[in-house]
Amino acid sequence: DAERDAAIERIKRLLIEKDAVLVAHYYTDNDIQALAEATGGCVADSLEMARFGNQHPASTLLVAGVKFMGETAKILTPEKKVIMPTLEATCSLDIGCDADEFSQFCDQHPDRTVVVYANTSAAVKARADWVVTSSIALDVVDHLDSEGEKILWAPDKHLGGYVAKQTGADMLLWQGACIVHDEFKSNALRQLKIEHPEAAILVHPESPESVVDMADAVGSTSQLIKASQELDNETFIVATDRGIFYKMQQLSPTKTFIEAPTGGQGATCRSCAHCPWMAMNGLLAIEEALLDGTGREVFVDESIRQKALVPLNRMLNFQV
Ligand code: CIZ
Ligand code: SF4
Repeated sequence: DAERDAAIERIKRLLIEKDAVLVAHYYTDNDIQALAEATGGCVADSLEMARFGNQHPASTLLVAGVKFMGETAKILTPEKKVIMPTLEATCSLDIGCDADEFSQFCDQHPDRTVVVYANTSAAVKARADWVVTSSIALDVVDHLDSEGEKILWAPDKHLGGYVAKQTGADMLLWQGACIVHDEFKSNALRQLKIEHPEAAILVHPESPESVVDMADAVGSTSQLIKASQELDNETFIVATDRGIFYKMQQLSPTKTFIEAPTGGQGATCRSCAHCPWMAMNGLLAIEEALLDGTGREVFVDESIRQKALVPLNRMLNFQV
């Protein structure tokens, strides 16, 4: 509509005026992803977001995603101004892994190499030996396992369990979960697969094991997008946040993408897999972030930043 188009035009001007670039996650709303693409920003998973922000010359990074993504950008590029549409957008994995409790857990297992998922606070990263995203988790853990390391993993129990199963590594798991992916249900998925026997099933490994076990491809958002292009199927059932359909449909306009079901028996929900925190990144909030100098700026305590930078750089420099 006209109001939306006017807002988009204002944001485009503001991005230039403020020397800012929009770095958006695949789970944000379609409008935001389209705007990032149209303005020379990026649409990516959290690993690629980190790499992009790190190498882009703009003096301000506008990070549309959730808090840990803004913090990661600030940790990597403290000289840049990092703003977010809202500082309230968090993540159930981050919330479920308190830094003090986590630190005690690590203290109890000093023999283990600490590997944390990117979906954690800066303070949790500061306690880690390695940070990984789901794109790189298998490769990093495989490498550590080959060196004989035992691993303490946090926070996502499903992703950790999947990585342990795939690599055979000795992994002690923190018991966190993503409120979006944890809701995918294998019974309802089996039913849906009967209705669409020709469909390939794509699953993000933050989902329960019973759902991962049914997958034709398991992987991070970028890996699932790749699978949606490369597999010959014309129909896909996708178990991850529905924000990802924007990119899948754009890359394969003739293919059909169906949301994997969430919710229990009798209450199957087929349009519910959308992160409430990602959804807070609206056009209005983006415009306000660009206008309002410091209210939505991300800061990370300098001593935490320096500690968190070490495992983050290990991830960015890791070569398979
Ligand atoms: O679930 C998330 O928040 C994901 C997939 C983040 C990421 O690594 O892109
Ligand atoms: Fe966190 Fe899940 Fe939302 Fe990703 S989708 S930000 S893991 S709550």
